[in-house]
Amino acid sequence: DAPSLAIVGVTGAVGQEFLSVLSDRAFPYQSIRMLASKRSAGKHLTFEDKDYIIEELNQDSFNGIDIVLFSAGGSISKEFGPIAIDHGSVVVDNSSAFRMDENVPLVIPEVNPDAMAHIKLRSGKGALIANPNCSTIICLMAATPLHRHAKVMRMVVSTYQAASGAGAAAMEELDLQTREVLQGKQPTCKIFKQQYAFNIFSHNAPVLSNGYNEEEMKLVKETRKIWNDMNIKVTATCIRVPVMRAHAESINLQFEKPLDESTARDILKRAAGVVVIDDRASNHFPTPLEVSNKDDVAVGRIRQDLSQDGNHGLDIFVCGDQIRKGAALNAIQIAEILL
Ligand code: 2RA
Repeated sequence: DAPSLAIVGVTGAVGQEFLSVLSDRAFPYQSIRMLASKRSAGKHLTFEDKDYIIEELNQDSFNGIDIVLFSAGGSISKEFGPIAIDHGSVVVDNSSAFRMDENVPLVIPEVNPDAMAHIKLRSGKGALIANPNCSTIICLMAATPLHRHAKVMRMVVSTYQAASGAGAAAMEELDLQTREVLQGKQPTCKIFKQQYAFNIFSHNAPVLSNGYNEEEMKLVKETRKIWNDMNIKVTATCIRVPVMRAHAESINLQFEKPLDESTARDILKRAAGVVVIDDRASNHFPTPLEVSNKDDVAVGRIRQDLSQDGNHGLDIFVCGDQIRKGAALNAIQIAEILL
């Protein structure tokens, strides 16, 4: 019979998208507990014509819950994830808290579902499955079908990341700043210390001693874990751009075996969760707006990397909705595997 669910962080951008995706995919559930911070406790929300009262998250929130979806930041996951597991729940965690834990599967359902094959609902033993970072998911949805065919040796990724990755408040700030700048006013900079509207800047994640920021190192480390290849060479530059909810990524791939662009295009056309938008004649390629609020990741600009010999390199351009496939949809697809 259908599982009982709990959503931790239900009022956030991803929490709200969980509800949309559950409804869109007619996910079978017997009950849902809507959990958030004290600030939101007591508020009503309607979902699928049923009225719910949001409850304050506490350590008793998981009694009898089969699947808990977390999207309330790493500290909440660290504190309450283990409590949910102790109650026998299976946790799908959207935060980065446990992604690199060797006992925690890091899963993109179209890429490495086997990594969570040992986890069963109502087994009496809880578990935690980590949802990868959005820029990793969007990148690997396109790169993996090619990797399976010609084995990626090296990947160079440049990302153009949307405001939604920094949360609903960042989206609101981008909207506000855009209006202020157009009215000749000083932009309000609360979330980001610099002007965001009509500007781009290096991703706001902390910069590490090696000069990479945390967002870039997530792409490097998560790719190696998901592809189960600690030798793969990955480098990344992550940039925040004034776009609302979809990331774009330029990806250069170097393969062990030759892979020509038409074969690559055919492989991507057949790949689950991917749509190819690659019309050179009309210069029509993926855009953030075109993928926003959609499930599929769009791939285009598929071309041989002319800097490499013998068809061993490809350049592609990818766009994907950060809140949907980058977070909520991927987590619900993980939950579907548990059914
Ligand atoms: C970002 N990947 O886009 C982060 C959100 N998890 O900032």
